[in-house]
Amino acid sequence: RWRSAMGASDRLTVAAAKPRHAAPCAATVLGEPLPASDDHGLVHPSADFAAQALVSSPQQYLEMYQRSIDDPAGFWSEIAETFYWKQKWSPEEVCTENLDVTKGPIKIEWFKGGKTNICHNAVDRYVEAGDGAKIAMYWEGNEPDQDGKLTYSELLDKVCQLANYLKSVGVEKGDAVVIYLPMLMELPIAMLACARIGAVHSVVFAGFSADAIAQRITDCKPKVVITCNAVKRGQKLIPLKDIVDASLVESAKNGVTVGICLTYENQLAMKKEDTQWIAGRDVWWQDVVPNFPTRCDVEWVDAEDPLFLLYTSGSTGKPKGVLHTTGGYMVYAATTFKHAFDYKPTDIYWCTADCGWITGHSYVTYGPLLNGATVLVYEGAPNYPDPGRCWDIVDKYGVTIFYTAPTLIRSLMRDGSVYVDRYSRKSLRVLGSVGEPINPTAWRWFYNVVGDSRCPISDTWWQTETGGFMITPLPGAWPQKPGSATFPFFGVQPVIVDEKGREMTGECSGYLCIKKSWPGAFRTLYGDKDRYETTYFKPFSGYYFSGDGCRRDEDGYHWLTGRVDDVINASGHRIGTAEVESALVSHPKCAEAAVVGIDHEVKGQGIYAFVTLVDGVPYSDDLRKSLIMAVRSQIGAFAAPDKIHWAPGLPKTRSGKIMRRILRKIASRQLDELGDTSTLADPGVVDQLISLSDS
Ligand code: 6R9
Repeated sequence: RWRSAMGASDRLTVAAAKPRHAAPCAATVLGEPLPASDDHGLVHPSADFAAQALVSSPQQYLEMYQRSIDDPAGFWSEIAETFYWKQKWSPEEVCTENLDVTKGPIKIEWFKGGKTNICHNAVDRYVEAGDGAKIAMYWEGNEPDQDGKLTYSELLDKVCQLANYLKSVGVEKGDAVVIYLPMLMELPIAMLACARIGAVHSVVFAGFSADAIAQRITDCKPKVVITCNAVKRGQKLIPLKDIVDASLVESAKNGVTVGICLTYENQLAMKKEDTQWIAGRDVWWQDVVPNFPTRCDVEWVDAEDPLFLLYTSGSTGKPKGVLHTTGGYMVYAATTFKHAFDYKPTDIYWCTADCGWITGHSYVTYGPLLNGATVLVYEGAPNYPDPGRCWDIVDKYGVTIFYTAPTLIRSLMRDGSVYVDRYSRKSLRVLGSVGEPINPTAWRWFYNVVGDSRCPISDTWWQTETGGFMITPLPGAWPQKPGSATFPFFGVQPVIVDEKGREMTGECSGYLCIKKSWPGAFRTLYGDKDRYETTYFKPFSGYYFSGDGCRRDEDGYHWLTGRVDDVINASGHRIGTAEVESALVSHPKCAEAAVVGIDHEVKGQGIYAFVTLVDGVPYSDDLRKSLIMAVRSQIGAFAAPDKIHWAPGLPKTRSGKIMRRILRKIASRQLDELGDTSTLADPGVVDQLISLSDS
């Protein structure tokens, strides 16, 4: 039955039934790069690794997976019971769902009626159990000699003080708080403090511009914004507080005034005296927070009360406020962390993601702390002062689980193995990858060079919307195929559908959807239920549509093929083409813009913009720079186009729709694959564009 649940073919049984502790099969060349043509070669976890793993064989996985599909309520309730609940959920309401728009409004609820608090479960629970002296967080600063640490008890004290401060200024359950902080320990502390009092945090990645913050503030109307005066990333000083100041001016114009800007003095980057200050609104964290008591009662919230809002890009210009609630997210983030990384209490865990993205929410802050883990928080850039910094940090702290993104792996790979070989890395035992498909070459380099052919790689496919891992190896369970995210996590039913929404089985390729809800699923788009239903549930009735393409091979392994919508994934950052276009068009000299993604050696995808100028404006390098500046200032530097291609006109259908398919081919110089251009309103624009390709 498990096979039909996953739509896998018979061959999986064969792979699954292979004796696991026998010598690796011929296709497995541990320690040696596999031949480039053999992307399907299996890489088995070592016998030692499997012997100690939480899930140590395909059979064990399959049994657990089957149970999670046959009896989701029982499966997840048993896990949920290992958390602290002030009040149990009603047993008949473990999960209520409707994923079919034709049958009524979309609804997903887990553990409704249960009362809990995620901060209590992530912090207090361990202090109360006598683990207060365990290190909860190590912190490594931008410079190699800057570091810090907090035990679980110290973390609790700090969270309580901030929670008490927030309460003292009137933040109540359900109020939004915007957090714009770099990777200081104060960032997870701020998230936990909000969760403790039932406030809804909305972390904005500290690379977003003032306009982007203002847009988010205008949407969620926070009572308080938490930031710090500045941060150093590599050798660059970024004045975060100035950026927030500008955003607050902007949001006030939209009618949203924020009363308090709580500012942490990051002395390593900037002194108090050098910080711009607005008396009455701005408050120094260090002046107020330490004066509050280190005890603060938690607010018991319903499992379905909101925990956080996180804005992400979609296929229209306006970012979407993805809303996660408390109970299901808590259970899911914790369980996925535990199994996908084969977590043990002795692990030292490092995820290089920033808390400004979902990965930092679920797998820097909540997932690890809910497991009582020791987490490393790194403030700086991964290649500063040189490309060996990550491995220096791994050795310094004895990191055992290292979780990062393909873009970083590719960039370090380009710098050469010499930086890796300088360090021992012998503490490492599990590696992880997230954010975009990992190409087999990068996978092998990560596996062979970084992990010394010893550490399984968990290539975790998931999304802001899913809250936690959806398709991922369990490192002790499956032989791996470099570049495949392998199999679904417990309770997840991935289906691959064709363009008509018909479910395909066996070996197939199409649109990746999910059948049935899982506890970590987002519950809505903040303030826009219509967009929630239209974007995710209307494209293929009865399913959650991920926006990704996926191939399932003859052994049932899943291979993610990238976004199929107008979203670009550059360096693992989700960027809506419409957002970049609207930033470009806001430039007074830009008449029209169309943005597409192109293959990029390091970033995965690069951002390629076709720009039509206002009549009579000449092309120039200065104008190109100022167009790029427009994107930097409206979104952030990470969304800056890699290329501006002057376009006297854009290829459009007679009804005025831009044909991006053609633009993608021109951008990637696949000029012999332009396809049918006869339906264009003016087929001549294609030749014009090609002739301007190298300008
Ligand atoms: C967690 C995160 C989600 C999009 C997703 C997909 C891509 C993420 C991936 C992956 C292939 C993986 N993606 N992990 N593609 N393999 N292991 O990145 O969330 O920022 O919302 O991006 O990222 O395209 O749809 P988010």
